[in-house]
Amino acid sequence: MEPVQRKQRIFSGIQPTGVLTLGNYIGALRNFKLLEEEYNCVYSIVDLHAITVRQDPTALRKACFTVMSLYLAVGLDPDKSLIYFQSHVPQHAELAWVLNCFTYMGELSRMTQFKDKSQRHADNINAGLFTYPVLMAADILLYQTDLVPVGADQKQHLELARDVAERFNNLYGPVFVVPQPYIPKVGGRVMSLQDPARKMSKSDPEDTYIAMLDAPDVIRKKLRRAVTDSENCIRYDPENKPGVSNLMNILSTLTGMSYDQITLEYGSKGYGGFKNAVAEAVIEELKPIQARFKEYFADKAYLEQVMTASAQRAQAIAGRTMSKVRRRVGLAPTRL
Ligand code: ATP
Ligand code: LTN
Repeated sequence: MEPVQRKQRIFSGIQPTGVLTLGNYIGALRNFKLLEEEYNCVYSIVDLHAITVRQDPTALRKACFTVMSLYLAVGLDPDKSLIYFQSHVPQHAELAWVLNCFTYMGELSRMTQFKDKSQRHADNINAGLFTYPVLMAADILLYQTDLVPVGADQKQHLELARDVAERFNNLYGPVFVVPQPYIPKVGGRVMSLQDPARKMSKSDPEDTYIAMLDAPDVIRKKLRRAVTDSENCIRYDPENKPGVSNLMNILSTLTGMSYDQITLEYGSKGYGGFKNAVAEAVIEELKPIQARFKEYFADKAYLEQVMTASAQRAQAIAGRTMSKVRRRVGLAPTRL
């Protein structure tokens, strides 16, 4: 008889801040769906991470349900995957505290996202922003995660999570699975339409990103205005032609065309024709997602049912890890 193998576990999270971009979709969300069949997936809406920068409470609450609706709209199945709000599972914050005591200031000071965000929010460089990667490590380690699908910008955070897990395991024995990153080879980093040296980010001005919920005309307009170069030649060369290469990356991920095929097909059509093709591919991809989004977002009762059922199941898994951690660290067992 074949040995029964446990399906490997996936964990990932997206912050409910602003609108999700094509970068979030290509770097993360799209893969969430692709991995759902093969793995046990836990997909969180990481609201505790979102409050490391100041949020308007009403907008934050709405963004939480928006992201949950987008999770469902890309086709995630709540019977297979857990889809819940991070703050509904208190073990995330609890483990984060414990792991804070196993993470060094020096390690956190090296995080480029912290440096970047403290520049952008110079008036509010709070301790949460600094220890953000520890909460992220807690998210991942709580579920004994094997694989973490993220965009390339999160690689450094993931390495920290691995280091902290190994440090803890060396001290107390094998408590945590040490997670591996799952960063897509194509599409791992979608760049800004206006400054292709920077990643496409929902915290930047509107014309730099395509939002997953942008209308077709808006998508066409933003892509028409995307920065390229004056060479009028379609060739993949991220160093010398970052704008064109970024658009090729988007088109390639969405259509499956190779870079050579793209050069062959659009090389003679000029940047105008090429940008139109990218726009149509994006519109085509997002159209069904946007239609489903509308339905889910309008059905609050269903969203609440999903979030509650998933959080309950998540708490059961997270609670088991937390009991182990308490025992190993020497905290008295709770009878609550
Ligand atoms: P911000 O840009 O406001 O800091 P963010 O979009 O980076 O936020 P999240 O919403 O938490 O932060 O990101 C969710 C996921 O999307 C992460 O896995 C991240 O790696 C991925 N992601 C974000 N931007 C891009 C991008 N430009 N290209 C590829 N993946 C991305
Ligand atoms: N830090 C990530 C969001 C995030 C995450 C996670 C991703 C928080 N916890 C756990 C993967 C696994 C970001 O800023 N994109």
